[in-house]
Amino acid sequence: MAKGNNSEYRKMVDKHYKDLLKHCQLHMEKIEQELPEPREDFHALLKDRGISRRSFIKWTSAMTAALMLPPIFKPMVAKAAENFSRLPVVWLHFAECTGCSEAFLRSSHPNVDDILLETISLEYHETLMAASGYQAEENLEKAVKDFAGKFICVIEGAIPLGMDGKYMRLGPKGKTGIEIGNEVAKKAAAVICIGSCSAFGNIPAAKPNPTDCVGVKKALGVSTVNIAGCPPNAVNFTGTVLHYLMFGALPDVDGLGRPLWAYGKRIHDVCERRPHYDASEFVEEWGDKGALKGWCLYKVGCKGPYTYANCGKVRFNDGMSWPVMAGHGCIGCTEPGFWDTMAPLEKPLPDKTYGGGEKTVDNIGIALTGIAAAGIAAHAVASGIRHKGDK
Ligand code: FSX
Ligand code: SF4
Ligand code: F3S
Repeated sequence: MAKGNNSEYRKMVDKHYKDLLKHCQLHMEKIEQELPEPREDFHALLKDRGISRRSFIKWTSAMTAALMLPPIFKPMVAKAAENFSRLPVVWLHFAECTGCSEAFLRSSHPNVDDILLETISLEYHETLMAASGYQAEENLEKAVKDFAGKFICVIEGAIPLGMDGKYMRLGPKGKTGIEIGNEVAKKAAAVICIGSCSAFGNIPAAKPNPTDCVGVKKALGVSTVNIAGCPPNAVNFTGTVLHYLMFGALPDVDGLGRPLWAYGKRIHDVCERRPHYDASEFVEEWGDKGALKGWCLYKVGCKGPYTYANCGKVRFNDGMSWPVMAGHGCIGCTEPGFWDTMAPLEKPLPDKTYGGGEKTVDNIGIALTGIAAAGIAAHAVASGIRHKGDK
């Protein structure tokens, strides 16, 4: 339908979202019956951590908008947050630095997302659980059996394929990463890759990659939703899980498996320093006049033009800052192979990379990832699933 006919278009959009809301309500009722009782009283926990009702309502508005849903979904986002601790999660670690878990756990002033992560029903998490050895292995086997087809498998880290996977042996039985990945991921309701290592291989797979590390999708042949970043933003994980709780489906993704609601836009297109780029005002070297004035970091290596992520919008450390705001520039950590393809990190890429330098910078992000995601519905899931739960 042509957008020109405004009232007809408006009606169509309203109906679409009303149908989606109905699907969401039915789905949430269903999971409340099917999944275990919440392990935590979420509102008591918020109170305990000093988060007021007002701050929670503010958070639901921000999260609803971030998920690209209209305000009528705010009560559903709040309900999904209350149900967050019902969802069983098995969290595996392969070849990585554990920076992803660290980033999620280190919060000086916990916000709602941090508290959600605190409540998550972790049936198994090697870094956090007290159990070890055979007891840990038993916990894993029990969780996979008890919650088969219902749990979310979260994976941090790449999987080494070299020497039949023998570069990585885990647990008392000395299983390889591939063996454990196959046993667990194939029984999960969905697999979420946390960080660029599990998503694409990343640093463990950087040249010369002696252990032949690859991302989870390639190693196990399962479809994954990739929360890219090294480390990624916790909000992109909590939002993705909330979407799953609300609709019974993971959000729509780009060609690299990244949720469109979080990775659908290029850093360069929503950057606060962009007016300086357009005015050709560049930092030429660290600490110069341009650096003091907050000019564009392209000439000192910012890879924002090649990178898709919402860092500038959601920021890190309780929304305090993000790499470009801190004055370094983006190193492209949400893109596959960034350690090799974005080098040198503090210089612009050579003119020939991705078909052009500064003059064609507006086209290179598209050339790099093969997508032009802006404008694609981030929850087009609606059209595919909206009648599934309807009576
Ligand atoms: Fe990789 Fe995460 Fe970078 Fe580190 O687990 S995405 S190296 S922050 O820790 O996997
Ligand atoms: Fe921002 Fe980097 Fe683009 Fe400059 S090059 S506008 S600092 S994203
Ligand atoms: Fe990574 Fe660039 Fe964001 S370096 S954290 S994608 S600003």
